Amino acid sequence: MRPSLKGAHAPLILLLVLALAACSKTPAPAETNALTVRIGSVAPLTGPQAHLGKDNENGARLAIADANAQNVVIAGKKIHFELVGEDDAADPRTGTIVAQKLVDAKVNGVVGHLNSGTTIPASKVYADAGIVQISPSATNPKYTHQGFRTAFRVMANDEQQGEVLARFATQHLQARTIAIIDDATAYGQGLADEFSKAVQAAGAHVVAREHTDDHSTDFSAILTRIKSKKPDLIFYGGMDAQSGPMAKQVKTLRIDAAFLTGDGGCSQEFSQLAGAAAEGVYCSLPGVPLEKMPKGADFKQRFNAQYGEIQDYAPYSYDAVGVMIAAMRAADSVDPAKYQPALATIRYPGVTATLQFDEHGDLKGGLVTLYQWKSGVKTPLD
Ligand code: ABU
Repeated sequence: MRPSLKGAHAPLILLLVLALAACSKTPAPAETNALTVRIGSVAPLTGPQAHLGKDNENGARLAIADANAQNVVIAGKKIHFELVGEDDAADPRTGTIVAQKLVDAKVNGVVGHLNSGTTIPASKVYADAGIVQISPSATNPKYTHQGFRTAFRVMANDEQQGEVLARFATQHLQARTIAIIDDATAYGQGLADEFSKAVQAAGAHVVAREHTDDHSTDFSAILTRIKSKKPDLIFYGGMDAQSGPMAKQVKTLRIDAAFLTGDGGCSQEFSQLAGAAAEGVYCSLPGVPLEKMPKGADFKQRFNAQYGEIQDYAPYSYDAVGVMIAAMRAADSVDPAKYQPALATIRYPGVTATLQFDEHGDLKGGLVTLYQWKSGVKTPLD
């Protein structure tokens, strides 16, 4: 049988297609030199703080996408940045395991971790390996005060936050008797200790000091003990998964006291968990309100379009990636040993602020803002 016309030409067509495909695979000159630079991002992506962890990771992801769109060239090579996301579940031991995993994977830098309780032990792993680490959200002062040249953070620490919270409690709210609860983590207990020191220095009395943990949701026993002390104010050092139900239980138990918490308890999720009990609650966040940040409005619009509502720290993890890449560009090197000195002396116009670091790796001129929840909106106070 005579072969069909289509059949007769098939080998020729196949050869042409293969030849064209081979041509189209020839790399463009810039791509020939392309180098993949991997940046680790670590946060709790599972458990009660997963929403905060995803917020951090998404902020970093947006920064990576923006950097890739800029066609960054370092040491004559086009750079393709890649995010390596890891989950530490807010657990200190898991934090060090994941840190070692990133060291073994030879990442060029790490943005994280989210929690002070994971960031501090992980910082030794990164320091030993000479890998630069920038935490977008860990606020315990110890992190940057261990003498590690590799450790940086992009927000005010809890020495500053505790002091501002205490001044607000004693001067603005005129609280004289104060009950303090913390979640027994490096962050919650650390901030509560700073707050306690500062309110007592201002002449207030700490009438109760209670501890819970970062997985509990029933605080009725603690709050019943506190109710009998009739405090003017209850301060909670801990995260939103606890501050939300706690604020609700303060109302249910009809405790007539102002409720104040720090940044970990100040997220959008807090208002979801507390419901109507969020009304009137006070909290603090490092930095200025998003609408007052230099590029806050643009960031919010782009983040919302891609990932939805910002929880707390996404702009800070965006800046942590941005300032790390800016230091690589300034040093013309992606080697942490070479770009660390550039990072230590950088002046970087970020979304959250113009970032510069002090001798410890802490943000210079870090600010703290106080808020009150009004009709479901976290409203900055003057
Ligand atoms: N800054 C509050 C949440 C993160 C932390 O320091 O543990």
